[in-house]
Amino acid sequence: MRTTVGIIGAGPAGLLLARLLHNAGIDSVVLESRDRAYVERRQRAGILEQGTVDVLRAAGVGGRMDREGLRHDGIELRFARERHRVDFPALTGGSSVMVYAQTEVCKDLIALQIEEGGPLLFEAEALAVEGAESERPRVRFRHEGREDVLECDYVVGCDGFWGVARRAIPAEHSRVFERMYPFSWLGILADVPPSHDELVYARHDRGFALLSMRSSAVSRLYLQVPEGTDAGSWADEEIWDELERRFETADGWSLKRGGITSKSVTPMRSHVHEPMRHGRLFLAGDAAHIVPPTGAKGLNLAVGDVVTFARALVHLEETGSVERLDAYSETCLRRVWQAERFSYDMTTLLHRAPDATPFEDRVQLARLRRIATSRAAETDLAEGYTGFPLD
Ligand code: FAS
Ligand code: PHB
Repeated sequence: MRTTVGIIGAGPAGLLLARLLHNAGIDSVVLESRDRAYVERRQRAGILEQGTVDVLRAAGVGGRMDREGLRHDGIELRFARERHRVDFPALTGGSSVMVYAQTEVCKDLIALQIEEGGPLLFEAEALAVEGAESERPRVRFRHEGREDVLECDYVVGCDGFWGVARRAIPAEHSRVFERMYPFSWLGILADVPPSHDELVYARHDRGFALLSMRSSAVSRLYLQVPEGTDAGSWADEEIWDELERRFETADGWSLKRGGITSKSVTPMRSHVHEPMRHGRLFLAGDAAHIVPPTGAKGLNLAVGDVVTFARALVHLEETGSVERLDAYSETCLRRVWQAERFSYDMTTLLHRAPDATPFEDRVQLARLRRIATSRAAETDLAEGYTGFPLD
């Protein structure tokens, strides 16, 4: 097989890249190791930044998002039984976010790709990237029991944290920056209308809690739990009891309970691989960087990377200049490190480390009170949350 851009992985990064290249008249082939059903139901992110919303609309895949997505103009911070709302448009000059799940973004992109895009091969596992330093990089892959080779001008690794692409960058050219957090998230989906009309981020002495949603009928909630927790070890009522404790307020707010339809535990890590390019191999999304989900940045960063790559390739096609492709890693890393910083700040602000001291507890509360009383501190959070501009 032969194409211009070989894309490994049909998560949001790979699927959106194929769409952006299709719109620019550039050929690509997407290789995805799992089947379509798995990719479309894999519960992950739920928040789209303003910039991501704009990109999806411009790419012609915003219709269902605009019909079914929930535009949110703020979040609530909760601590010491106090409540503080952060008003995004007022603090950022008009930006807001959209609650529209990653599963739905992927479904919309897959449907469009199959209807009018290039080849999207499911159950096609990339085994290795070869010749990244040559003019003709190749992806060796297995599909329908046979090994095959995809010859490309460029390979973009959108294969997530456990993918093969990053491994094709020799260790002597790689630098890894990592932070593992001593806690995880227990996430549930529940068939109950959300108990609040915006997301609630709660800092509590018993640990963090997050109230999010998937629709006006389905809630998505998270609890900070010790790392290594087995989701099955928490009974449903225990989860609701603990959520109720952590969301407690002085004004008698109450949490609605309902049937839990899924439970999963997500480890928390910050991870960045530099550089994000090696020869004609480019990394995008979780293949290059991981953020803890507290800042709702994962999916949005992946979108930023593939927009940068697509624009750089179009620039080459239009001008013959590789300058933007050569600046790909540096351009993305500038945005990635701001998102890593924001996600780290949100995580250390709202989670209680197992070895936290009373002094650290007080500092966390002081940081939260600073955000609740200082427009400058509140604006910094609102700008971080709604997203950094896609340069
Ligand atoms: P993805 O991991 O989504 O996609 C990579 C794709 O590559 C997958 O489909 C995989 O099957 C495929 N692949 C891997 N190896 C391959 C190979 N060898 N050959 C072919 N295909 C291969 N973010 C939030 O903002 N909020 C959340 O609540 C949240 N929850 C998360 C929970 C989990 C468990 C994880 C892992 C991430 C979560 N994230 C969350 C972050 C998430 O949204 C990611 O940032 C986002 O999925 C990144 O998208 P991609 O880079 O496309 O990677
Ligand atoms: C989600 O809806 O899954 C979600 C929302 C905000 C976060 C993390 C996850 O910070």
